[in-house]
Amino acid sequence: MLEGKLALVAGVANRRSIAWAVAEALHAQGVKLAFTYQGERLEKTVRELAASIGSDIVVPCDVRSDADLDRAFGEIAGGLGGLDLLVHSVAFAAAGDLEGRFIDTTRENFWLAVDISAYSLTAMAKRAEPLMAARGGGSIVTMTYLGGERVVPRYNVMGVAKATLDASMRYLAADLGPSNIRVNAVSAGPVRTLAARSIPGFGSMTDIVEQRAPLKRNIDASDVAQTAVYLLDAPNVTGTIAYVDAGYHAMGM
Ligand code: NAD
Ligand code: 0WE
Repeated sequence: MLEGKLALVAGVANRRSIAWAVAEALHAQGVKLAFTYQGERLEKTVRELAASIGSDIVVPCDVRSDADLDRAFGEIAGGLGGLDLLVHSVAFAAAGDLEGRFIDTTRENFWLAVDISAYSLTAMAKRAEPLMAARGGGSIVTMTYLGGERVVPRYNVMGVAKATLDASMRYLAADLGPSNIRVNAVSAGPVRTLAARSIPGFGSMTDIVEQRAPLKRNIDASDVAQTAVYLLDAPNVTGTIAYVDAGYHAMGM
């Protein structure tokens, strides 16, 4: 029962974002929502989307900045009147690193991908902890991908960042469990978000899923959202990854 819970969703860029699908699903459950977005360029879109589900708590937050995170969590705690749920749906690697060889990743771009795509979960969890603990507990969900566990050609440094994210999720689950805060991840198959569509060869990845996944089809953002909502609400489930990939991860060939 999520009715009346207070949620922060980080990672909405547009209506195709996985984060937006999760927000819509939470709204349908009677959850009150707040949003963070990156950069002025996204403000109008995110504000309009939020307004469409009756939310006006929309604050900028570049997850690379501790000052941004401090200010955003302050504004959100005030605006919502507390925090129960956190949806982390943020990732970035330099476009040039999602092609060619992983070995060519520079030191700077390696840390950029890990900073935005992995450390940000810990940075947000740290700020969410006191707010959630004050309400008797909470639940955090992040978005990961199989490329953090196995080699997916061209996922490259994002794979290393997702491996870091997955391990961070488990350590956070251990740290926050005593405060009755659960931390889990959804591992989604390829979804045609704007970010994904800009990746060369994305179409052939969805073809491969259709051929090889047990269910012989691709997934969409609303499938991911349904499992995210389940994890946000699932008593005694923490430190785990739920795969929403039509079973693709189970195959060895
Ligand atoms: P998206 O582009 O809609 O979402 C990514 C979000 O990250 C954007 O809202 C962007 O603004 C945000 N972001 C990037 N850098 C940031 C920064 N410095 N500070 C704050 N926010 C920043 O794409 P998406 O596909 O919805 O991705 C959401 C999550 O889902 C990511 O973690 C991604 O790795 C994961 N995921 C996506 C797929 C897929 O195929 N689309 C599959 C599995 C997992
Ligand atoms: O996590 C992702 C992609 C996240 C992402 C997307 C971009 C595109 C724009 C991170 N950084 C950037 N940087 C940009 O400049 N996915 C799980 C989707 C995805 O991306 C791939 C994949 C899959 C699947 C890249 C190569 C191979 C497979």
